[in-house]
Amino acid sequence: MRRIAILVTAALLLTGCSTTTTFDGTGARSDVGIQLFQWNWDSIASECTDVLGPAGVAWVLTSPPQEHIMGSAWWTAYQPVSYQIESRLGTREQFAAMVTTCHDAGVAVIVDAVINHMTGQDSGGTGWAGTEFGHYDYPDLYTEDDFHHCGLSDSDDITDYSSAGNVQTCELVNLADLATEKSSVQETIATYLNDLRSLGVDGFRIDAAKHMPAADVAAIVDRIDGDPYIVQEVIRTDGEPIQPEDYLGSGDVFEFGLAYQLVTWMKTGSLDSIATVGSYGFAPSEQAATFVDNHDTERNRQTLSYRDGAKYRLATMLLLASDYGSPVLYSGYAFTINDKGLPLDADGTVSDVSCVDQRDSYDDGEWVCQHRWPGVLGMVGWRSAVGSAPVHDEWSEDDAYAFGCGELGYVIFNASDAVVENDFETSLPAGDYCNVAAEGCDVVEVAADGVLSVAVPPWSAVAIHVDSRP
Ligand code: ARE
Ligand code: CA
Repeated sequence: MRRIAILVTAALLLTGCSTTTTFDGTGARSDVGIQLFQWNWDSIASECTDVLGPAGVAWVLTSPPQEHIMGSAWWTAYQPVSYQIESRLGTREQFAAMVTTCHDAGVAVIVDAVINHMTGQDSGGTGWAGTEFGHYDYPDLYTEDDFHHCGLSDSDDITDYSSAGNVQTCELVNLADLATEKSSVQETIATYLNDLRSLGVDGFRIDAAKHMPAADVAAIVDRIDGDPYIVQEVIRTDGEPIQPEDYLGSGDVFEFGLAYQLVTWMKTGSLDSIATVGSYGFAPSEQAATFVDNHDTERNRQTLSYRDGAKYRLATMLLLASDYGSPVLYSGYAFTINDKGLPLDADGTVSDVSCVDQRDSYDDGEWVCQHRWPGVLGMVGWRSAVGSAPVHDEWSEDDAYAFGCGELGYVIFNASDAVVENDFETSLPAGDYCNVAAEGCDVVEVAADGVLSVAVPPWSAVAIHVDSRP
């Protein structure tokens, strides 16, 4: 399997500067990914060309691309009816064109692979592309024998997360649970994933990986052509028998523990804790995909989200400055009702994305585009510029935290309602720098003795690096 190339020694991993990582094979300058939730294929293509490629973002994670059930909720995408690449987000042709366009922009494409289950529709129905299905019957793919009926609860639904058998062979919210231990099922799933590979797809998010034994996931991943990047969704919850570490043999894992920890750090102002993240018992840095929120957690409110405004932006920038893991940005749409999907075009497809500027509140269905908020993409550049330079000139006081990375960069975070004003000792060459944590090139000056005298506004950051000078 293709791994993100880690060019840093383990000794440096806990020191605080970002790793010099590149996402192999695309020419991307960073290890940073972005989940574009419910963005249609045409809009992802434009974003790759106009924004993500130029900013050095390594890869995009798409929403599930396969045929899904009808209905207006966003989560219809997580109920596969067939493996045709036809969905509300676009046609197979549009999908293939998007992959090509993103590659041309130096951005890899990772697809959300829903392979633990099919639909949760008791009486079946007709899918988006016209496929007729039953709950346990999907033409040319699966019949009754290809599904689990766990018999461990009345409804066959998952009722007990403290039992691995219950979690892996019962149904996650009534979703028909594939018998992923069967080699014929593994083969059918792999045929789908290899079809995506033939369109140029670089890797996969394995949805609901926790609900498949790690050995089943490994067997499926083994059947995928080439060396795709694999990042698995295994939600870390204390006390459960199935943990993210069980899946490291097949690829990376999303580290939910850090997303939860960021909520605490932002609340207590203890941002310097990020320097000791290696001691929290999370997945090894080189296999951890880190994030502030995703489409589930912005709904169940277990993490920060766009609703937290400046606090969310600051957490995102902190994550980008950390050498622990590889950050995955998130970009979605505003909502007040969890289930609600986007307003649709007359033909039922999801409209093209049109980003709105950052504000205090949004109307339902507006594209928040939090990745375009001031400083976020600037910090992607900062991360690439400082590489594996050692951390020094660390400083922390009250709710503020600052550090330098060799002679390459310096960053100050302020998690308080007050302005933080100080003379920061840096090791940077004297002269003017752009504050890349702000909009445009906001100029700050490093004096001859390396001192940076700045006032950092509440809930924001000042970040400078040698590759961004006016
Ligand atoms: C919808 C309806 C259901 C209905 C079902 C079938 O909401 O009422 O029964 O359809 O018709 C998404 C939505 C679901 C939706 C589903 C299918 O979130 O609401 O159901 O699509 O359309 C667990 C899993 C984890 C999973 C989360 C949500 O372990 O894998 O639950 N996350 C992924 C995706 C989701 C997606 C699915 C899986 C399904 O990211 O977006 O669901 O493909 C503890 C445990 C966690 C557990 C968590 C919540 O923290 O440790 O493991 O997460 O509780 O139960
Ligand atoms: Ca299962």
